[in-house]
Amino acid sequence: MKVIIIIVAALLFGQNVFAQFQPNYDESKVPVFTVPDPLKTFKGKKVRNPKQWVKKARPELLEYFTKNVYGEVPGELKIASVDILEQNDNACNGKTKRKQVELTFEKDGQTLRFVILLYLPKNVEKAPVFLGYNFYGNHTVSEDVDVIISEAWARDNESFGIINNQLTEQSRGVQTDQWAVGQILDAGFGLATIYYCEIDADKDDFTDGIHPFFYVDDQDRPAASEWGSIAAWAWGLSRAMDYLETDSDIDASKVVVFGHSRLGKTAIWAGAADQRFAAVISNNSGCGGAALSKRKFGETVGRINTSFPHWFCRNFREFNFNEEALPVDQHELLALIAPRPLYVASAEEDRWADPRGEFLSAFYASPVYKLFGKKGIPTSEMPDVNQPIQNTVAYHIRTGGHDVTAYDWQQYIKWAKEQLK
Ligand code: GTR
Repeated sequence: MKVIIIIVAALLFGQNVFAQFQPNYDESKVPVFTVPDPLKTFKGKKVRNPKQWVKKARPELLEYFTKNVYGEVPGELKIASVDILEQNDNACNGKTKRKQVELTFEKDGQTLRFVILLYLPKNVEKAPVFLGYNFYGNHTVSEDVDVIISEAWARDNESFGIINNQLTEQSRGVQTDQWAVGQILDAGFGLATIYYCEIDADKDDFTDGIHPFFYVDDQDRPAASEWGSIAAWAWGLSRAMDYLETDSDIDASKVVVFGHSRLGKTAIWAGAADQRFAAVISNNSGCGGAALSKRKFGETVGRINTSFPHWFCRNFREFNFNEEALPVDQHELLALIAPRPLYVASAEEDRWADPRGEFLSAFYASPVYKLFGKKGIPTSEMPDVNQPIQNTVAYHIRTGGHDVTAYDWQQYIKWAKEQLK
């Protein structure tokens, strides 16, 4: 009886929280809070030089984010086999080299496969690449008829012809506007993209995807400090990196990890956890991404953990509607990328992602870049719309809504060219 009452109460309470959540969009109602100093250790010791950062402050912050926000990867799993499913040096009417590379993972009778779609510039011997997940399958990023359609689970989307969780021909090219493939190739970069649900379907279910590979006995979900879906997707990006390091057409020292929205959160975590990524781009990543949690502007920790209970590790729920208790904030996640180049981008109408919180986060991460002699965001004053600041830490807020646009890519390409020179 007692158990039933508790369950009913929990359900009611959970629903209430959900129904009653009113995002704050009023700057005057943003709570006053102290921003944790990234250049102070948890014990309050001042970090004075890069060595102290690398030896002490960075590892303890990384550990904190690992165990309390995104979750630990429970073990190691190497690529079992690499298969080039398709390759054409004159793809898309001779405009690009294309490869579709399948990575296979095996453990205890379980198998997982994902496909990296690679477009490479023809005139570059070892190309720098942008690596990023797509939301609806590799075949959506361009009109290219030869891109293989994934059979992995997909969120239904009537306008894209996705029904019964299956991707179809109807969605070919539907995300072309979010992926400036032509611009990227013209600038001498390659693009590597993967359908994120091939690593773990984006739903609150830990019996599929990569998570079960590490279960012991009758375990059916990760432990409270273990990985949610974002960390699983980030793991996938690192395995893609393992492959890129072996591909002689690619300059693996110049892989820029990119992501939009939930996949922007993923790109940041991948870049923080794996220092092989040369640079990181967060496009409108918002709560649990670049935005400061303690501002509670737009989406909040409690809201995100309620609507997407599988994204973060369960320990993160301790801070639901309780951001003041967080000993860290997201600027310290961004600082984990230092001294590598970092671009944070917002959109004016994307208030749910808290543009100002994303900007301030980049600003508050900047002292760590300064420690390394790198230029971050020099002022706490936000730039005007469409007026990018492009230092080692870069930021822009463009006009428009939650999206990736040609304007965003123009900035990323220009900045990446300069930074990776
Ligand atoms: C929203 C979510 C955001 C963001 C976005 C997206 O529903 O609240 O945190 O990740 O989805 O991924 O498009």
